[in-house]
Amino acid sequence: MNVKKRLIRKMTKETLHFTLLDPDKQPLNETANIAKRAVAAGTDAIMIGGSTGVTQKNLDAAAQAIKKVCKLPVIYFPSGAHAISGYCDAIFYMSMVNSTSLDWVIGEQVKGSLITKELGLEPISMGYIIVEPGMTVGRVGQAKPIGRDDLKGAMSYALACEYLGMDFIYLEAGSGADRPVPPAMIKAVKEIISVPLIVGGGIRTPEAAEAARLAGANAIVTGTFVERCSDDSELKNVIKAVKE
Ligand code: 1GP
Repeated sequence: MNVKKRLIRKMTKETLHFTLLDPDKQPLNETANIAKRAVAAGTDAIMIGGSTGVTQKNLDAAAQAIKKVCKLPVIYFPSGAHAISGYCDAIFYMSMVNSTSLDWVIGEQVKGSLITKELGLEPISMGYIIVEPGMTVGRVGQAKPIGRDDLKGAMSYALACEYLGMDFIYLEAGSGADRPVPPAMIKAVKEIISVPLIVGGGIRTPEAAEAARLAGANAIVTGTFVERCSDDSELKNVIKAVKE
């Protein structure tokens, strides 16, 4: 079964937790070690990516090292077509739909399509919507972030992505955001779409994870928290709050 089907099947039973690892943020052995700990704590998939500093070399190395310590799907979360790794199982083939630059809406995707095919990577299409504050990814991607109160804006983008045939919708507050995507926005978007909803950015407590789950997120991504957390029970608590 391919990665998309596996994830969708699992999402019908519970909210999933995805661990996001940036290969540029720590040494390789540390990246693999965090992945191992996240697997032990109950994460459902590993995403590899970052807005800046991802190279073909550090990406390939991270994907290989993570694959050695984990049987879960390893999904590339790309920042562009400059680096794409065949060592991942799948790639989020995403369009930053509220970017003001066509490069991030379709340009990088055009550059990367033939390489993705050649590498045999499974593409999982995704509408990627930046919500305030948006952080580095919002700046690099020249996004016009959705205002935190603009539920209709978020709903309109998400539904347009579904109508365009995208498999998943991702509401992104930006890595390290001081405020995650508001639960009211997650709820409003979830009610209008029928494809799975992924939420990330600034989620680092069991309370925030629980709020996103109760609002209707099908998968919750944590990056900064997992990378910085040295306490396994704290890690487990956040992942547990995603699921129950
Ligand atoms: C960023 O949504 C992810 O793309 C994760 O954000 O690093 O804040 O967990 P954090």
